[in-house]
Amino acid sequence: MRSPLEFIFLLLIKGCLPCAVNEDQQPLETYLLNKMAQSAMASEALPNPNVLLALRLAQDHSLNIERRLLKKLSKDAIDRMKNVKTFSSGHQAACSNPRRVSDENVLLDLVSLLEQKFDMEMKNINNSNNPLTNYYQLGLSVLALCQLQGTFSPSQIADLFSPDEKKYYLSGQFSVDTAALAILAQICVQNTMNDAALVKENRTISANVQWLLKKMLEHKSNRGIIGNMYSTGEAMQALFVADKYLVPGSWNCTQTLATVLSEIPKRTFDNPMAAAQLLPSLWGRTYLDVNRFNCSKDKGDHFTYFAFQQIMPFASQRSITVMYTVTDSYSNRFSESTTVTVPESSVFFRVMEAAQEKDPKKFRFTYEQSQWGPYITSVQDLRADNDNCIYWKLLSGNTPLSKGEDKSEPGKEQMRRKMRRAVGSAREQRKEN
Ligand code: B12
Ligand SMILES: *[C@@H]1O[C@H](CO)[C@@H](O)[C@H](O)[C@H]1NC(C)=O
Ligand SMILES: *[C@@H]1O[C@H](CO)[C@@H](O)[C@H](O)[C@H]1NC(C)=O
Ligand SMILES: *[C@@H]1O[C@H](CO)[C@@H](O)[C@H](O)[C@H]1NC(C)=O
Ligand SMILES: *[C@@H]1O[C@H](CO)[C@@H](O)[C@H](O)[C@H]1NC(C)=O
Repeated sequence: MRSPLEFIFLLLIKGCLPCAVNEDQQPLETYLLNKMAQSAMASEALPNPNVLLALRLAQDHSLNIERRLLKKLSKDAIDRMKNVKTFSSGHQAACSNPRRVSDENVLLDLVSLLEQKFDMEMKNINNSNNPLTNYYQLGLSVLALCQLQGTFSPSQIADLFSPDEKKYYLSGQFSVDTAALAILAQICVQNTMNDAALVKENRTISANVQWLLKKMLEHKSNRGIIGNMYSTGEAMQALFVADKYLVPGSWNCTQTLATVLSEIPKRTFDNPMAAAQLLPSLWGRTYLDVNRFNCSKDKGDHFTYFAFQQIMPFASQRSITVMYTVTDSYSNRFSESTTVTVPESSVFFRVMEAAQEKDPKKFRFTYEQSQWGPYITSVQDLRADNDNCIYWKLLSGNTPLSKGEDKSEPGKEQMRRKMRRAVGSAREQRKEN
């Protein structure tokens, strides 16, 4: 006979079964960890705050790598201030005092800068109903303010992330990434609220989170992908922190985890930014856990960073023909097409280069290096313009590419690749509606 106590004990174990990689799957995780570490060590790479966060949240640490990256990030934050470049609120430096970030002669208080930046965003929303950047970045800012114990008003946050389709849509599509950050930010804020006077705000935040969860899960595929491959990691984090609001049975974490893991060998997450946004969720951890890990308690180098095994590029001699079109569908000034031949499995960028070489007058373009890779800023002389929500959209046929560096699919002789100068962001969307 089983005693009642034993029975309860069994239930507890079941309830605590983590959704995280098991021992057999560890090599996949190590593979991504190394992709990130490699990028953190590369001297020419942009320092990436997401990589530092992911390394911080990892089970195994390499304090050496983390320290080097933190140093680069601090220097980068200062350079940005000197050059009056936009200051990215993602720069929350774990394991150092964010109120005192310095190089030889400058001392920065990142928290007060973050407060100022957030204040400017709120003023802009007050005046024009639009943020200066986008709601994904507002999510990042609130999350950082909340975790670094900056100043913010819970009622303002509750209003900011209210259910409003337009806030969470980017170029006509629900942005799961944005919803995930809004959930993480609001749960963080909710956890800091211990004042009984905030009942109303608390209720509003709960309602916001429930609405966002519902929308997010409406974008879950039957393989468990939430949004697309690149939003699933942060979506998982949001589902972890908001689990008390989840309708039981509405999400199978094991299934989602298995699907994302199966993509790692296909090199879907080789981009260090993609790896960094996915990794914490593989350990069942979230950005809200960052403060729980005390740096001075980590000793030494627990994970072995192995110098990278060069994966041999395909020695394929095959080439494919790609039809490439650039269209200005904003002011309808031109639409140009050409056909280029590139090695099989070339990325889109290679196609653009080939077209530019062939006819620079029609197909010359510029780009900016970003954490995700090259972001296309102009074709001919038509520039993207963040302030006016104009950007170049990458399409295959009529389908937006889910990554900037998408490969041409092998086997398809004819691929239609298009670039469209389009209007699209939460802001412009609003004008249309
Ligand atoms: C907002 C946003 C946009 C906005 C950016 C401008 C704006 N109005 O703010 C718009 C709508 C223009 C946009 C466009 C695209 N985006 Co976008 N975008 C985002 C989002 C939701 C947030 C980015 C952000 O603000 N980060 C925070 C700030 C602090 O970091 P940042 O490095 O300074 O951010 C800049 C870059 O991320 C850059 N950027 C945005 N998207 C992309 C995509 C690529 C490939 C590159 C290289 C850069 C880039 O713009 C940001 C603002 O200046 C992310 C979600 C995510 N998980 O990161 C997707 C995301 C980065 N975008 C993505 C994609 C696929 C695109 C497009 C290629 C879509 C398309 N088919 O046309 C295009 C890029 C085309 C080009 N010109 O090169 C993917 C990238 C996946 C991948 N593996 O490459 C993401 C992860 C969304 C997803 N889950 O699919 N995007
Ligand atoms: C926005 O406007 C409201 C009143 O319309 C005001 O109470 C609030 O302080 C303003 N917020 C900011 C950041 O300017
Ligand atoms: C806010 O609401 C949540 C969920 O209903 C609850 O668990 C929490 O205790 C509340 N917090 C406060 C300060 O009322
Ligand atoms: C969740 O998904 C896993 C893997 O696909 C499957 O084995 C399991 O039965 C599913 N669980 C539920 C409750 O549907
Ligand atoms: C981290 O741990 C060290 C030593 O155990 C302690 O002195 C320090 O105050 C801790 N820091 C935080 C932020 O908890």
